[in-house]
Amino acid sequence: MWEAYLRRGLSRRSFLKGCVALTSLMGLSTDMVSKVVEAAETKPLPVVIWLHGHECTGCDEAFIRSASPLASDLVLTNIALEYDHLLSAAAGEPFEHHLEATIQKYWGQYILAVEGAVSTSDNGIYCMSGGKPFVDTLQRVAKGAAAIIAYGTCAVSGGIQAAKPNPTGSGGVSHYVGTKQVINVPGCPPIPEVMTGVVMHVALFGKLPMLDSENRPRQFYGNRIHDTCYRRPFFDAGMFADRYDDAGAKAGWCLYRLGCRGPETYNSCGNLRWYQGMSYPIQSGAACIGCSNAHFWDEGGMSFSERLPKYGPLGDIDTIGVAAAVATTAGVAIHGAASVIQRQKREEEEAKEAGGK
Ligand code: FSX
Ligand code: SF4
Ligand code: F3S
Repeated sequence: MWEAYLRRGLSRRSFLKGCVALTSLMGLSTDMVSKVVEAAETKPLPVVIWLHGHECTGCDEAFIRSASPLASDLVLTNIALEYDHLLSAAAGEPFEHHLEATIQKYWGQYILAVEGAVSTSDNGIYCMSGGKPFVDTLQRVAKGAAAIIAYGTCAVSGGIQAAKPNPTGSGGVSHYVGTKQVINVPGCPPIPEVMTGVVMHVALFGKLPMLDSENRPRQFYGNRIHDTCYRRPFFDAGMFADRYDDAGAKAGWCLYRLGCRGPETYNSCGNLRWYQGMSYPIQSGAACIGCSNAHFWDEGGMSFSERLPKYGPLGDIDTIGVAAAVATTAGVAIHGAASVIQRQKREEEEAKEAGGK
């Protein structure tokens, strides 16, 4: 990486600043900066092959909007991106030959990034690339990969392609790469900085980040949207918008009754937000549709605007809302009664005092 900075005429200072930014992006403590600098100085640029399956290309569109680091910096100085349908200038047969040459030259060393689902019905003919079923290309490239990253809910669990009745037989990457472990980075699409953070972690340390039970990097998928939501105080107080244009919605109340999936969705939207921290769905006034959840399109046969019947161990929302409202009302009533009693006592004492004089 350091050599790539030098080639671009960038200073040592900007290299070190880049390393500090990468360290925080990867969710590591500042103690790790020296390790990141060392890795960035000594490790060869990791070769990345980026395949696109059955999808809308929104994941790459998100990736190129990464601000910290800038996607252009990542592609030009931090990784050697040898093949990517969307970002490569090359196309056609020479491009496909380049893929084969890269696989052979870097067998066992390259990082494979995949976005999009794997379609298998009718021998995979519903998703073809370079004249071949995508599933065949994926399996061939995966065999020689040092690490595999599934970017986006489609690559993780099939996404919209796998929504019922799933006519193309689509599913997630991990089912088609044998016993190789896949790092799952869900979201439709994932947050840009999460995408760059994960690939840089693998690139610099040569190992997987800490993963949870669904093989998602813990530093980015350790919290529910609900845990970091700035509308949470309204949820706790039982104050919910019932329509997108009612007074509650305009006042920024909780969107749970409008179908918000925040209580069951693990992602970093509430912390990192999108596009240089500008906003995220809930901040824009829309309920979270749980886009980083497997099979979120089908979600128990519910529409996106239908509210979850219950969440977590606490049970039914109505009970929570009513309990919160009752507690609040009771609190107000008790406070009011106590104030009246105190006032009466004070008046009695004042009357006594006045009488005694
Ligand atoms: Fe899926 Fe990504 Fe959603 Fe789209 O590549 S996760 S449909 S944003 O593009 O795969
Ligand atoms: Fe935020 Fe949705 Fe939770 Fe309400 S239900 S606090 S809007 S995440
Ligand atoms: Fe997706 Fe919900 Fe974040 S819809 S973008 S996980 S707020």
